[in-house]
Amino acid sequence: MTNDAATTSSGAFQTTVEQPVPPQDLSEIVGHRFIYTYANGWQYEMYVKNDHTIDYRIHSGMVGGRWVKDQQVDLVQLDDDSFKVSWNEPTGTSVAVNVMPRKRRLHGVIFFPHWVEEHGERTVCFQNDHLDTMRRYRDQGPTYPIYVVPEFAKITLFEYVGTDDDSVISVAPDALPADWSDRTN
Ligand code: FER
Repeated sequence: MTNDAATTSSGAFQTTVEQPVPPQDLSEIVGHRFIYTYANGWQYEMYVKNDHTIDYRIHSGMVGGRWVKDQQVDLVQLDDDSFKVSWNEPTGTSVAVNVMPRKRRLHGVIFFPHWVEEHGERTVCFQNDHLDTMRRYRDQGPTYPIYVVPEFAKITLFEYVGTDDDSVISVAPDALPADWSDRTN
């Protein structure tokens, strides 16, 4: 049997200099909502609205209460059951999240500018209503030293809710019933 140039004899994708990009099937993450709790106790909810957009809510932690719609992201598949979502916020915060849905495992690295570490409360809002203010704070700084938060998380809920649905994340975290984010599957 002959092998396609991009596959090994077992059929797996072969990484080469000419073709370092593995096959991209985003169907196991796009259109899904997931709730996860980091090892430091911070609880987040992400909705992958489409292949370049997320909505999210922060249920608890340093900036609990913050929520955001239509954040533009880079989304890629790294491997079977392995995705990476990365982006930069209007606040200057950068985030890279690896998601393994079937394993219910996630790893996030958050890179907070120094002003957010000092004044996280300034970012606790529905960010879409305050985009210019967030960019002003970002540009005012101080940016450095960056506060890097690398943490694993357990995905406690993972469900398909469909793409481009603005009703999935449409109210503040504190407007939900107290036990809302406790639902597991
Ligand atoms: C996440 C970690 C951090 C996440 C969002 C952030 C939606 C955003 C942080 C911030 O801007 O304060 O897993 O998922």
